[in-house]
Amino acid sequence: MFQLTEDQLTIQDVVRTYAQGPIKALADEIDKTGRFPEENIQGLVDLGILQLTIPEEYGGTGMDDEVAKCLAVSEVSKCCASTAEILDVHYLSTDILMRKGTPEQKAKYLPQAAQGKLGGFALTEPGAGSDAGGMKTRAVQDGDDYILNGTKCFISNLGPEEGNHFVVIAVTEPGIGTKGTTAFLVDRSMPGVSCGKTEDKMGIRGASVSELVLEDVRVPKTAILGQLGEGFKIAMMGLDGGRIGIAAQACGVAYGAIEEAVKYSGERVQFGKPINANQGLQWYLADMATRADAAWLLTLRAAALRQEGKPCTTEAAMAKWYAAEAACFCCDLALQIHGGYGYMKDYAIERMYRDARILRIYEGTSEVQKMVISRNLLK
Ligand code: COS
Repeated sequence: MFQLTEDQLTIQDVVRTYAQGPIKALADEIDKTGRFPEENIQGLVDLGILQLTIPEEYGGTGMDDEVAKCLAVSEVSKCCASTAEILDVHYLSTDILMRKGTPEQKAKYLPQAAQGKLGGFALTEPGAGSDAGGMKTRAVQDGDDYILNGTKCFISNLGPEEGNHFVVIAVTEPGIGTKGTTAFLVDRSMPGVSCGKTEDKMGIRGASVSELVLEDVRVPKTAILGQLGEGFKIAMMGLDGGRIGIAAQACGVAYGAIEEAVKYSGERVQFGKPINANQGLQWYLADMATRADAAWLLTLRAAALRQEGKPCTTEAAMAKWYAAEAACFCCDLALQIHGGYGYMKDYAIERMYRDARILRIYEGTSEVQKMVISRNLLK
């Protein structure tokens, strides 16, 4: 049984109170307008949550704790999956910077990240999605610099004015596969960096995804994160953590959907009684609650392993796959419980159903997670 520490319980309580108040109140508007939820991000900074893991010497909260991150993401996600996504990607980029950044990179970017200047992660390309190793973005050495050219797509926290710095994975030595890739820390203000097309999405509409266009971007070789040739491994190591975050986000969506279903089924009267008096519906709720809890326990296990510095790739993939499927399952049944009203935009479940769908796709599809799990089993 996972016992949360005093500090973890405090984080959960603080984020829950904030999420159930201002974040929940904005969720519908954020979805309808598709705008960046600036006030939510500022609120999370004010509470010390966006900068949770950043050491105090850089202006952070100094709580480097994978479980606490999951608690924060899931509580936000119960109320607004868009805001949870922005938080999760910022955590992913910060995690890579903290693990692989040089002292100079940390001194420059961690204080900015702690103040709410968002970080992003740029791996995916139009021709390299699940096959992330097939990327084409090039980084060519020129003296003490590298020149970057290419286009990354579906990049979170980029938006017209959102992100500040990005972990970009690029090919430094073509023809040798994933070992020829390197991670760079790219500042948005660098000449040649621009935001291309911003996508019009089905769900999590407040969390934008855009093209990161790199045109002759000159970065010093001090912008390299980790070692030359280590780019793909850094991306995968980062995604181990990112996938645990998405699992937490999915658990939040699942629990949020259950809350909506419980509330509605107690209020809605048909055939002279609340619809939750019907055993068929009660079984729906039991199925939902059990899957959500199973997902949450898988998520906590993966987070605890990562916190201990133990291998967690398989466990992260299991948590991400199972939680994403559980979130979609719970949203589908919660919408069914709402009947026709659930299909209408007046009810939160309509948004949650759309928000949930991406969970089975981004940061590795459910099928990729199963690939990761089975490959490790068969090793
Ligand atoms: N941590 C550290 N290193 C890892 C790793 C991890 N979790 N996973 C793989 N690696 C290493 C491998 O050990 C291998 O190194 P060696 O050759 O030295 O052994 C190297 O990375 C290449 O790994 P692999 O051969 O498994 O790479 P593949 O090209 O077969 O790709 C998958 C593997 C499919 C798992 C990977 O491409 C993937 O995760 N795709 C989905 C990408 C994704 O999630 N995109 C979303 C981006 S964010 S929206």
